[in-house]
Amino acid sequence: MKKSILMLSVAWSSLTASAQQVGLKDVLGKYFTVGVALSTRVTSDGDAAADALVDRHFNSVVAENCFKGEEVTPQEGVYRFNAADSVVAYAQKHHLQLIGHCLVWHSQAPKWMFTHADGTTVSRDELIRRMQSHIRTMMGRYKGKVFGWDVVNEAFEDNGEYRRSPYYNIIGPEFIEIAFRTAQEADPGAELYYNDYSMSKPGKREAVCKLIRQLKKEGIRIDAVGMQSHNGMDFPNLADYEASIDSFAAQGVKVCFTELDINVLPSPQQFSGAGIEQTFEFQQKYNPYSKGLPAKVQQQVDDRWMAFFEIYRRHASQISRVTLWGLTDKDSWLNDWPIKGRTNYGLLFDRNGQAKPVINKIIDLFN
Ligand code: 9MR
Repeated sequence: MKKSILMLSVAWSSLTASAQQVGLKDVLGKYFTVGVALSTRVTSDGDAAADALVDRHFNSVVAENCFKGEEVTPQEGVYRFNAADSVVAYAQKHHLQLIGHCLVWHSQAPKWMFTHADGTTVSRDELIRRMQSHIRTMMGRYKGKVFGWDVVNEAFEDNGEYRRSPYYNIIGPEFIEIAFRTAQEADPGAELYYNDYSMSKPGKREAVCKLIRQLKKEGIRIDAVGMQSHNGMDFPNLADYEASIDSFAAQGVKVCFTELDINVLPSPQQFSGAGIEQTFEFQQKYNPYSKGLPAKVQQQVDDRWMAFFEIYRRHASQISRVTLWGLTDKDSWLNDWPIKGRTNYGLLFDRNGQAKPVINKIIDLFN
């Protein structure tokens, strides 16, 4: 009797051990690519524990910051590619599809992009020239190595109006078309994306659908729309979120979830989205879980993860990729935004790099 109990428990522990070996990519990967955003701490400095998680769970990667204009090109004509090159090498070493983020974005644009040395604003022609040159430089260098690019990021307000960014103000709305056309020529083999947050908002959804139709009408390729998905416990509205997936897919493009995380902390009223200009002062009441998440809250967060992955399961045929915006809670940007210095729990791996139990539920959902 004792012997059979022992054998049973050995069999059980090897079963759970092998269950733990299953990675997100092994199961969800049958439906779409599973990506992660990594910082240079992992891709340049090296972190063996992080590498092991990446190897097990992901088949796509994006640099959280080091492909951005501000990071690669401090002055016109001067490029610092070290960090970005390391991401390319990392992707190759770990057999990951590489996503380029991002080419044209008002935020974190190269500092010199919109002005001359004397501080005066550049002309329309000059900004077009600079924007195109940046696109060609980045896409030319990484041709054949980057699978797809976020060509234009965050060009619309939530109500669907064009964001009054320097690109819009100086060039006009055609900057988007010009950017996509230039990207298409620079690397005809790369996928091209429009990427934005709060994509569940009906106004933004309509504007993006219109943009896709317009690009297609002009013969310009757009392969997918990126719904960033910096989600919270009470936003987005799930019905609106699903409606956006259907609407984008109906325009003949794939949908990617490009920056998925869940902000679990209480926020000042009227708060949603991911605009980094939105910040609030630290108050203890907005940082209630600095010593850990109570079980009841953890359950609510797990339910929220499941709600999103149930949507991805239902819409799997419309989706080409789901990327998490970071690996562990320790490194997540959500600890410092929209309020600095908080303890947030927005990702699928905890501060010690342990997979959260909800991962197995997500895997079961797709099994
Ligand atoms: O996570 C990124 C954070 O580390 C940077 O400080 C910030 C500014 O560059 O950008 C964050 O990533 C943003 C992404 O590039 C675009 N969508 C919103 C993301 C969160 O702000």
